[in-house]
Amino acid sequence: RQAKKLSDYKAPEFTITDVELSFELNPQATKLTAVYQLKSASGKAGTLILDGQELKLLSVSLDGQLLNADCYQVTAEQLILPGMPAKAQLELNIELNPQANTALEGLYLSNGAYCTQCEAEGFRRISYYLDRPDVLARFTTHIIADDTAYPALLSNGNLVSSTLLPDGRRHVTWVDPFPKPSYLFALVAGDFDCLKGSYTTGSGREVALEFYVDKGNKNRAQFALESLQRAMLWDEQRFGLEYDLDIYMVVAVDFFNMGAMENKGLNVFNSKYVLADQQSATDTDFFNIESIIGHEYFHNWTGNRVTCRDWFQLSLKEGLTVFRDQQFSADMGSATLNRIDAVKTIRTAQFAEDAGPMAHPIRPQQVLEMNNFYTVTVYDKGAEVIRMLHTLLGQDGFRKGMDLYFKRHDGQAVTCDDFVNAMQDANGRDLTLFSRWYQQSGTPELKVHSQFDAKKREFKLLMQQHTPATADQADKEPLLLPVRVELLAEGASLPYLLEMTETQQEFSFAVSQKPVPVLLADFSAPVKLQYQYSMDELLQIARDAKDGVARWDAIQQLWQIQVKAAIEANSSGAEYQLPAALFEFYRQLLVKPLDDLAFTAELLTVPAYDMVAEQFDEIPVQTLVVALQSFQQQLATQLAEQWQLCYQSLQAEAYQYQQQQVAKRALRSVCLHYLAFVAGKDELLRQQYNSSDNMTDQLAVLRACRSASHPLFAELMSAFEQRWNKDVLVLDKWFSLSASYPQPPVFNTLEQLTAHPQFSWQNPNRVRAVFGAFYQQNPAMFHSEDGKGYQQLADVVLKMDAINPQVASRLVTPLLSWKRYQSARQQQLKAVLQAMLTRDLSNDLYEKVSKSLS
Ligand code: BAL
Ligand code: ZN
Repeated sequence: RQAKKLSDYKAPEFTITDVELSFELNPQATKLTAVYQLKSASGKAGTLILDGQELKLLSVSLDGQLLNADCYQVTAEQLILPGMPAKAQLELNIELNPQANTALEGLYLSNGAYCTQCEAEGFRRISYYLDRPDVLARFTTHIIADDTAYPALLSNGNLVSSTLLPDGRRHVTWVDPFPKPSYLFALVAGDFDCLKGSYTTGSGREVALEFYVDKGNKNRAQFALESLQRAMLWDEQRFGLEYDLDIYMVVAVDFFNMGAMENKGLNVFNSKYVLADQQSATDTDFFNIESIIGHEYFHNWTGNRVTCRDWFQLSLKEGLTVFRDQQFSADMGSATLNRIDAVKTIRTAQFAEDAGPMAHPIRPQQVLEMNNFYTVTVYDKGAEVIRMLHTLLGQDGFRKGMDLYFKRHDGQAVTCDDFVNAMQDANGRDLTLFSRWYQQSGTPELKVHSQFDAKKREFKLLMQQHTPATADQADKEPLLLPVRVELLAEGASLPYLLEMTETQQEFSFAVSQKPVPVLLADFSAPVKLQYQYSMDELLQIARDAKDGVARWDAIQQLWQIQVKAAIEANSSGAEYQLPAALFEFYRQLLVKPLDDLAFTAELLTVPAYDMVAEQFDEIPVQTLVVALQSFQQQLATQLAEQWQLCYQSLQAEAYQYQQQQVAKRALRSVCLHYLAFVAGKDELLRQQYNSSDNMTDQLAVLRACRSASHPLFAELMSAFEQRWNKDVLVLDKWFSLSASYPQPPVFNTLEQLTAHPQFSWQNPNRVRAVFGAFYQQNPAMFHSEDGKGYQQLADVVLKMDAINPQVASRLVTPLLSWKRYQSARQQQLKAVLQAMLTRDLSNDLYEKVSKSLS
């Protein structure tokens, strides 16, 4: 199998300037006529090679003449047309079978509605095409379908005509005035409820906003509509960017591989990121909806107006758009909590990716299957890289860079270098060294030592950076690291921004007293920090640092110290007792919570397994699981009265998704979590479950009972299933909770879940709800000693590979890092991967499994 390389990039020999697509929809035999206006770049005739997969080609015409089959060649992945004139009109007639499309790429059916997914290379499953992002064409789309069954016929751009045909079908025509690559094409046809709204841009354009959802769900789209209005206003205020068409549509579908897709003027969303009301969605669901609605909207400029030259540049649009959506969420809610969430993602999933067989820079060098590179590295580390630019240039400098980027590149397909150059030129600053972040994979380690000279009144920070080799790259160079520092002394905090550019550097500060350094405040660079803090220093940072992220991080480091101590105690057979100072810190927080209750809740939470595990080169699974459980039990028992009092002080009020309320619920949920570990709290748990008016509080009870393996869990889960049996989106929460129960019966449960009438192997949300939760939230059982968890997931991955390779390839991730475990687990994992490799795998799965074994 042939991987593509960034270094092989060549501009296309032909381009397509105009596309006219006519679809006659039919579940098993959709007819497509595709007409392209072609132009050769050199002005000379040549061979045209179009991409295509799993297509039934009926005929080919060139400039109105039907071609004989011997004038062209069709292979499994190409249509090859030799002797193509420098300027020509090509017409293709194709038949598609959307009903048989379970991969959910190209044109497929979701609950009977037609929809498309083309990014990255799905358009080639609709028609033969130059399916690459640097071919930008104006699209006209005709859709013909039965008017009763499919009253909504949608595509990109503006609707220019709609005609009822004598046979009861309707013919609509959409024209998108903005040239775009094929990955932004979309078509939807179905019978939906439509929630309508509007937005007036700063320069007075009236934009119709339309949300298409399953019948009966209109009210559940209201929050998404309002989120879109907030996002449109925010992008005008922050970046001066306005929307550019007269209509913006969002369609929510149940069958979807990703979270959502930014097709020009016609976003298609996974329904879980559109539909919400207080009974069925949690505070986190509301948050995610606002963030993802924002993300897809922000793509209209960062992705659609300026797009990628090739797929290696994916972070050009994704890293930047994640950064933009993070800034939006921070402005809509708590900047600190949003930042903490982003840090968690980097420290868990991204650091793990860097340490595993799929390590790659934010601009990968080599790709077998592009779908495998929609990763936490490209997206979230990509956003960290943009964030570092923002830190180095400041908000105004960053904005100048963005303005220049759009001025230079609006309407173009460009590279990450073009973006960095715009930042560089707008600010008159050499960013050559900074650009290494785009080439180099791996997680830099930043070792810091400090020295204080009382006589000279000088404090020094000695810093060293080193990036260990990764699976894809042996040699590493020093990077430009912005390091935010606070020096705590005499009750004050002094902030600094240091720029580390060398392997080793020394920074001096004039101070009269030895300060406590708060290093890497705001997690100003995506690195692993090493500094020998004492417990007292960490507690001081947790109390006194200005930066909330640093305060939270100090607590994380405190927990890391506890974990290491517990492992040592465990090796000598003793049970580790948490130190009194930690109980005292928690006690004080509970007696007098901080003004920000959500931040208090975050500080009171013991880190999750994956946060802790990532600190170990070889992960001691069982010891970690036992230690974390013991920590929670000790905190629960020692502070039982304080949890109860704090809980009681936070009375529930009529639900609103509003920041203060969200924060209060978060702290209540943390108290409830610990109370589930304390005997005699059944009534309190039951009472919250039965009396709450919202999903957040109900789910908090179920989660608490699950974490404590509480006897109430089974009873309440059964009630939940009965209540929500008809609502699959909500039932996914029940699937996930069931699959993450940390006790051995879960293996029987997994079998029962896949036999549940609402489970479907064809629906990615269902499969992820069960098996994603099993491996992400149930480390005790996923890593069960006998290897049953690994085998279970491997069987599912193989089954899914035949149905939907993208989903299979995401599910396989936790099996790949076998080198991180002790020898028995290594052998078990290796055996399941080797067995997998003997099968006929999709490119998606083959790329990952073969890399993990090489
Ligand atoms: N472009 C794929 C979905 C997203 O990142 O918005
Ligand atoms: Zn995106």
